[in-house]
Amino acid sequence: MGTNRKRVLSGVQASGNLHLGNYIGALRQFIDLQRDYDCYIFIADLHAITVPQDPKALRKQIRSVVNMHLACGLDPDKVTLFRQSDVSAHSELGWLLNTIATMGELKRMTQFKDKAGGKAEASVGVGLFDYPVLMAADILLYEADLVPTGEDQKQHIELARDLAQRFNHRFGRTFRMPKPMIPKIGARIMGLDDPSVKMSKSAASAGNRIELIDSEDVIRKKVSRAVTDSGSEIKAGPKKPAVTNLLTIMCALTDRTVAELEKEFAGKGYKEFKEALADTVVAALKPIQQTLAELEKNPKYVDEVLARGAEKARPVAERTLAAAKQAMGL
Ligand code: ATP
Ligand code: LTN
Repeated sequence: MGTNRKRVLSGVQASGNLHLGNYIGALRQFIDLQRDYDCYIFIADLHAITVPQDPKALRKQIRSVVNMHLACGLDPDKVTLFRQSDVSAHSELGWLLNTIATMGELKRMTQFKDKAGGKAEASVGVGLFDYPVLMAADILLYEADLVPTGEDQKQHIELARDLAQRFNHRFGRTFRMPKPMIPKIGARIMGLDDPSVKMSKSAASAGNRIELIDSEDVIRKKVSRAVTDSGSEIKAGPKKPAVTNLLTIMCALTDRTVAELEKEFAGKGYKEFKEALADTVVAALKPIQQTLAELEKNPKYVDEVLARGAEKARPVAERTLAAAKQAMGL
């Protein structure tokens, strides 16, 4: 275990059941990176409460997101896996960074615009508005070199870089510059029932996403109901956003290229392609679901993983927080 390995950090919100977009855009990257990088992965529960949550449901949800990370193959002996709210330095650095962030830059964040979607400004939560500053704190606390996420988080990571630069310029070099790490394939999986919106935990329609816990029946139904485009060819392209999305999912899960799949399905119809896609998804999720069922029987083990993760994360975060306070004259 060399100490000069690059540091990777990422968070996943505990805002609902994880779906194929989360898996392809984020979790799979964590699994690939855990061998060669010093990885810090956390459950972003403080981010999840920026939209209303029922406390009981949230507590359960946090557990299930941790379980799903483990079931997907995250190894707690290799990765520091923890709960954001267990490390109070996140909230503290978030406050310090608030004092250098501007309303203008936060108003430009597209996720905020999407989530606040048309609501009158007076009724939008301050936490939702301020969320990217907390995310910058998450990243900068651990001196992360790389931040693996889906495409939707790139703008937030750029904000973290801007805040780090501003802070370092004003108060002296304190923070390391993080870089986004966005997968080449599957950085933005789109909704199955509407390829113009992303697959999301919080999309109102269940047909938008395949959840990692969906049963074989449900997966087959969702895939067979997925919208397609005009024409019957299995081909990717700007005029075929729905089929492109389905091909992307299949590529990501099989490590094959779009060209290979287009060749395989040349002359075949949507029905045949969708059946093959459903088979692929079912096969990819089966081992994950089996491990998940085992983990759910062992809540003590998961408690222990989280306690160990928080113990490892705390001193790292506290060291950076202390340096930031010192630099600001606190
Ligand atoms: P919410 O709807 O609550 O915002 P979400 O489904 O967008 O949730 P997050 O917890 O915000 O999920 O994201 C966790 C990780 O999954 C992030 O790295 C994010 O970029 C990635 N991700 C989320 N949705 C997709 C998607 N549709 N395609 C690829 N990656 C995604
Ligand atoms: N905002 C992210 C979750 C998140 C995150 C982070 C990701 C919170 N803090 C730090 C990477 C690094 C999301 O909604 N997916």
